[in-house]
Amino acid sequence: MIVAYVGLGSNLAHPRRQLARAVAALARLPRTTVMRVSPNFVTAPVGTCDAQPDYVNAVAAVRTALAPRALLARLSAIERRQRRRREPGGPRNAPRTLDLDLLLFGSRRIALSGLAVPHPRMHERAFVLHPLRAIAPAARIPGRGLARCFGHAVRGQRIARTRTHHFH
Ligand code: PH2
Ligand code: MG
Ligand code: MG
Repeated sequence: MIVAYVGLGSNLAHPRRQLARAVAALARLPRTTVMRVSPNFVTAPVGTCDAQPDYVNAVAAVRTALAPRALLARLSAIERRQRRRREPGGPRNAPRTLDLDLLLFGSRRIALSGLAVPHPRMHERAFVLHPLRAIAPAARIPGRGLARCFGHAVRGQRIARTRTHHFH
């Protein structure tokens, strides 16, 4: 069993509801249990210059016996079930109903086509680092070090912790 961290994000079609539904779906995955889920954070869109709604973001810790590829396939299936649209050739970072990113998979480093772990941009994103720190203050990003040490680099990114807690 390995502890993996999954980033959750939504900025369309009732983001909070999308995240709650996604957490419930994670809890139903085979050979997987949800250990912790961070509070929700409302965050400014990062990496887009066109106006789009704020995101709701959270991070979940799961204990899983699934292989990384199998877990990723399950995450994509949950995104599709929640009507995530991926337009071929569409803009990067378009608004979405649900984004589930595999951030960390134990202490492993994985470089496969379509799967890079640790997530290559997680250390640059307040919407990942803050929720991660809320549930795993000692989390390490393999190859980079303590995740919480990157907090200072994302100080300019608007983020607000909400009072929403997920139960499972
Ligand atoms: N996801 C992105 C790009 N930008 N910005 C915020 N605030 N939250 C996200 O989840 C997010 C983003 C790519 O997946
Ligand atoms: Mg993402
Ligand atoms: Mg994604």
